[in-house]
Amino acid sequence: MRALGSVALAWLLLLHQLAGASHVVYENLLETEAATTEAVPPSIVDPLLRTGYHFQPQKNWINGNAVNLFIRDLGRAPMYYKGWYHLFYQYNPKGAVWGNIVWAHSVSRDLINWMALEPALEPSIASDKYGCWSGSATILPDGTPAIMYTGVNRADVQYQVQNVAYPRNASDPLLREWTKPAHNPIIVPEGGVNGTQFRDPTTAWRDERDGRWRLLVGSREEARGAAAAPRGVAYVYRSRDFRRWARARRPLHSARTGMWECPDFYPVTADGRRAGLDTSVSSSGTRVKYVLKNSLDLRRYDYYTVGTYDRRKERYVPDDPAGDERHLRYDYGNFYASKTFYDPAKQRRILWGWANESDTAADDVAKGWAGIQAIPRTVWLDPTGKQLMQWPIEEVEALRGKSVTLKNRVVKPGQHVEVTGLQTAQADVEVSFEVSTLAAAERLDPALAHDAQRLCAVKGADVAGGVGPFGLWVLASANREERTAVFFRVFRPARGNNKPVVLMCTDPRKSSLNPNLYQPTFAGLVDTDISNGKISLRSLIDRSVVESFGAGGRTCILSRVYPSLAIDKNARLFVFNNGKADVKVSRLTAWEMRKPLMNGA
Ligand code: DQQ
Repeated sequence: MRALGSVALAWLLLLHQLAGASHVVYENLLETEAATTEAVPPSIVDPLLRTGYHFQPQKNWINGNAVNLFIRDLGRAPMYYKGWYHLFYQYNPKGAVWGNIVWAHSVSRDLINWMALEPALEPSIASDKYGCWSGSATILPDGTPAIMYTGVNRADVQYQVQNVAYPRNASDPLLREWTKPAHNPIIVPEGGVNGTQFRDPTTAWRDERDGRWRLLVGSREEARGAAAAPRGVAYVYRSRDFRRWARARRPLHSARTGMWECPDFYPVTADGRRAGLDTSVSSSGTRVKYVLKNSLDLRRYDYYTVGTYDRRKERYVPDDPAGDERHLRYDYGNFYASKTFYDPAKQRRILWGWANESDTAADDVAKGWAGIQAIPRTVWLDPTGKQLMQWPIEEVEALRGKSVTLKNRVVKPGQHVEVTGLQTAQADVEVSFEVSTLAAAERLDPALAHDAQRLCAVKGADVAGGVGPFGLWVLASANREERTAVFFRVFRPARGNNKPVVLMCTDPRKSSLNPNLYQPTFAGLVDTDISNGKISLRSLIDRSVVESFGAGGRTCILSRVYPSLAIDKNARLFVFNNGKADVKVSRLTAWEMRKPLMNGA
């Protein structure tokens, strides 16, 4: 069993030496050999931009497809209070860029305070010699977990196979050591499968009718016609013993989107309850819908559809026939390679995504770290069945400290109101807005009606409107030359419709005086009925991340920003209204957020 001591020491030594934030064009790094931290110069990015309560290792590169599992107190009766949450994530132990990928491992009692352990999986066998890439954990019927992961077994073409690993000692609730059986690899690309695009096995689910396990592996199939786009594919593999796996004749689903990384496939209750379902939920009983999420390698966003799983045909059918093109996203900002897991302690499904940096790769190397995890979100199906809802897990509220509340404060057109009396560089803000009238709403340009991101780029926070833009300026400097706007803008109903169109947007174009940043506007439409004038917003602000939830979690946007002035005690918070209609803040509460134990021991 490995001792925690060395990790603790390393953690203490490294704490507070780390800094900043940066934009990494991750795709461009895939071919790059990792830099090491040995040559890291003193930080050029302010250390106060390092996030306080978002998950981060002590240093180096982290990328998505975190695998989470909740282990009941192993070997005993299920006693949830003794359980641990485990997070495994893609990590470069040698530097702040992608490369040398291992499975780093952290454990937590509450998904907020984390202890770092030694990596769970490192390259050590022929079938993972060049990297332990993404995968998933499955709890087997006897309560022990199995990890399925992608191993890279050829460096030149990054050839990918699937391996399995088991805990060396299942009675250790921290699962510190993992073994790789000699029969690895257990799934290899064959029968026309593209071995260089074949990765990220899902959590397996078991069909009680035949007792067989199923899992998906993401892939890409080249198109037949020269002009056609390659297809993203989710292959189904089946097994009785978790050792011999055979591919089903047809994939679960596919679409013309390019490579599907990190597929995730899970059941949700169809009646709008927040209760989550185990991935192996039985086919009878509760009315169940399914979600298929894929991380689109070409776009670097996570897209999902809601649909039906036909167990007999082993096929998934999205409810919306155009769903694969319609592009519902978990998050309309910086959020990729996410994964969900079922938490039996609180009977909920939790979604966790990764956000990379938005400054330069040179900044990453300089500050010695890159990448964070978003705050875990409870995810459930909206009663309409059309989309998912998301909300930060309740545990994050334990970090709330000093608070300030505003009530019934009217913000006139062109005005702003500062929320004073607390520091807001690390804060949680919940606001309920009420617009006085919808009559002033602008006409929506039909050419932009289906492109929220372009709409926001054209109609940013500083473009005066009718109903909105109104919302928050967060991480703002005293006289607001730096500010990140998180806001709504309401448009008249589109032709043939009677619902006003609500745009939610994060506009970081004024977030920093630093010119070397990637500052895209991020936006999504909010499928809500605003005819009573009411809409809510929550923003989790954490030094270099702003994670926002519109209308109770209908539309979510995570954005990375790197102020040069609005740092630490100099960060301010405002409510603004740049429209023609009055906007009332019915209630706003802002809390200072404490720093949890973040990968200490
Ligand atoms: N990166 C991993 C892959 C996954 C992608 C390699 C997304 O397994 O497809 O680190 O993070």
